[in-house]
Amino acid sequence: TTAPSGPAPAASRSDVRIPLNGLRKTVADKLATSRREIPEATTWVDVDATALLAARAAMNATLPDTERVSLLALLARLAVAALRRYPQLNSSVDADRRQIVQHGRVQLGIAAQTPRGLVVPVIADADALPTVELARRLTEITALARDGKLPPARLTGGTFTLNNYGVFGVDGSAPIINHPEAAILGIGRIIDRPWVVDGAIVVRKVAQISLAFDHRVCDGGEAGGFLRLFADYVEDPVRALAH
Ligand code: LPM
Repeated sequence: TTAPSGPAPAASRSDVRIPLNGLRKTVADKLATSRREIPEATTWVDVDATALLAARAAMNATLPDTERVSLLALLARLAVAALRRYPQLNSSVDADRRQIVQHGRVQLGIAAQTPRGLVVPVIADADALPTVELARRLTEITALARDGKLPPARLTGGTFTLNNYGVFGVDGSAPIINHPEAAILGIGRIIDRPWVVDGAIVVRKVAQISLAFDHRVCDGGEAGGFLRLFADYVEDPVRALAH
């Protein structure tokens, strides 16, 4: 048997006071603002990601190693495709003018845990990028974020955020919206699960995806419609990626 993973046990039982400053303060302030201002609701669905994993493998078989497309890149591509049909989710609230701003382009934020803390680098005009280019930018921007080399301009201006908390080994979460955006899509880990296909139980690669949305901006019908469409794309990605 292998030992449980995780940090070593604490060496001392004393309290530790950690200054709430730097990136920790930025994150704290942003999340508190989100919680204070956004009446959010979360909706979720389990998806069979078997076909998506197969699509990634097929795609990567034709690409050089340096251009390998990650699962997150494919999910980003599918999310952007779904946003094109549900621009309500690619919005923000302009409180001063009492307007909902429906953004024409997708500035895609990618929540990234770095050694310095949580940052959300933004892929500009993600809706205009072919899958391979989107994958390339994603690799680039997450590496820069990890190394703390992103200028502030590339960490702001998002219109929608993707959060892959599955990397932490968890199935689900109710992520907090990246204010002033209107929605955040979260993906849990993909794991073998029993799944019913044509009345029979089979083993499939299953993940739970969550959508937290600003209920001022859209209602459950739109949020659910978007999440269902995204789930349909995940389950039949070849068709969705074709256009
Ligand atoms: C930041 O701007 N550094 C953090 C804001 C994070 C907000 C969202 S993406 C958290 C998702 S649970």
